[in-house]
Amino acid sequence: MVDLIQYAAQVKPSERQVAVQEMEFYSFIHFTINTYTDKEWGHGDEDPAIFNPVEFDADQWVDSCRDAGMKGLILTCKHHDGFCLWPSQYTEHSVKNSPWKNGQGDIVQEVADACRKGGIKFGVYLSPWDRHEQTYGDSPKYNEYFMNQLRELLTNYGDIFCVWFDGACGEGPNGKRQVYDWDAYYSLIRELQPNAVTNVCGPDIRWCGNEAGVCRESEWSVVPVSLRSNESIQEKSQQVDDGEFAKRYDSTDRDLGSREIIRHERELVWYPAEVNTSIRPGWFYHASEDDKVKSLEELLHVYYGSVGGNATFLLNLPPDQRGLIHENDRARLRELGDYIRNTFRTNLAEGATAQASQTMDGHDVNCIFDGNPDNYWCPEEGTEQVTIEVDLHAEIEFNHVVLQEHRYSQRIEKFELEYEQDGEWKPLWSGTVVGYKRICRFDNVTSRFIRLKITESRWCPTISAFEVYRG
Ligand code: FUL
Repeated sequence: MVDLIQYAAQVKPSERQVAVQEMEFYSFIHFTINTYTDKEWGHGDEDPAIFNPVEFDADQWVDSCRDAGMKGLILTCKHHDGFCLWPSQYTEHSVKNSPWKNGQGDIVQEVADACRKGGIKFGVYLSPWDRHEQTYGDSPKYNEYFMNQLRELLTNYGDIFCVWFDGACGEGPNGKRQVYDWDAYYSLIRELQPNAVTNVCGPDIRWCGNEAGVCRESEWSVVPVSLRSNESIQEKSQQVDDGEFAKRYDSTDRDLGSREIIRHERELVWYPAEVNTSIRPGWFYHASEDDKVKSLEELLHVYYGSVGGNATFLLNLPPDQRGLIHENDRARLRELGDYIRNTFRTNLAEGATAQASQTMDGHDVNCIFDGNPDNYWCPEEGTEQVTIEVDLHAEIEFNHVVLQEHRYSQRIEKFELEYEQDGEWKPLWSGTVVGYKRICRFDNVTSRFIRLKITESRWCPTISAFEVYRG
């Protein structure tokens, strides 16, 4: 067990995974022919003539994302119906046969350019399932078609931060089932966009397991390797050679990385969660949902659970038939962004000092206040329980504490926060995983001293940031 825990403590993220975790919050844009048919899943036989977003304005999409504090945008370049938002040379089923800009337009290009201009990153969603393409189900032929489209998207539109592969899959028109050549897709992505992560049906970022924005209390970064297998959904368990039972996990399992889970495993991987949900009930725009935009409270609940719970937040925005983000969604995004900006504007722990029950040489505990993610405190190796006492140097009223582990490992399993009042320590918050970021939100308290007790951790915990806010 000790060896296993040391091993788990040393599993590290790739730079591309770290980069996405640091983005924290980004948007999904579901926009295609479905926007004009009022459907969620198109059949693939829709006429491109109905696609005509006369007021399309990519800058308005990007501004809406920026208002909310998002750092990137992932566009459905092709959804399950097969209609391409760029003039792919491999199909006629695209914007080039639509009336929009007389068939001369390219939505992907305009959105990629707007992202670059607006200083946010651009990512692509390309549905492997394609209900239009005739070769679908004839596996080698369709794989070639899909690779060609992927190549177009990854070469013609500048830097791509993410390729999002959906798990949804259906039968081909000929009744055959398509066998996707995932490895070939992944190699192509690594070759053409080495900094891009591949999400969901991909090795870098895992699906949180639901589309409702429900977040786990413990979102582990280090999980069993079987979670990265695209077959894991079909086949949940298997016998391994020596007869020992190794469970195969999928993204919907409740516990994906506690000691209880990993102790049966031989191979662990860094595979952090992304929480994807839509600002409205549907992924695509439906006028009937104009009054069903999620409330500020609902969105904040998902934000605290995901960004504040060691996951990223992918919030879907569905542009309408004009090609604009609807006024109601825009207003909510601005409200959300204002709330987040106001809450986290002033770190009340700047200038605080701390004492730790133990410190490894070279990792002075006061670096947790210096705002530098490369500096971190940790105790001697093998010390799994440790306490840090923070002195704010004045009685301060606050209602948030933000903790971060050093971004290259995930070790904390259980912790408690306490504050001092009239010479006594009182409970403030208790939690499990910290990881990239844990935001602890509670009712206002006034105190000068806060104590962090790490009661369970893997080999030796690290803390790189300790921040205090009053929202
Ligand atoms: C699902 C799809 O079937 C939905 O249409 C949507 O794109 C969602 C993000 O993923 O699997």
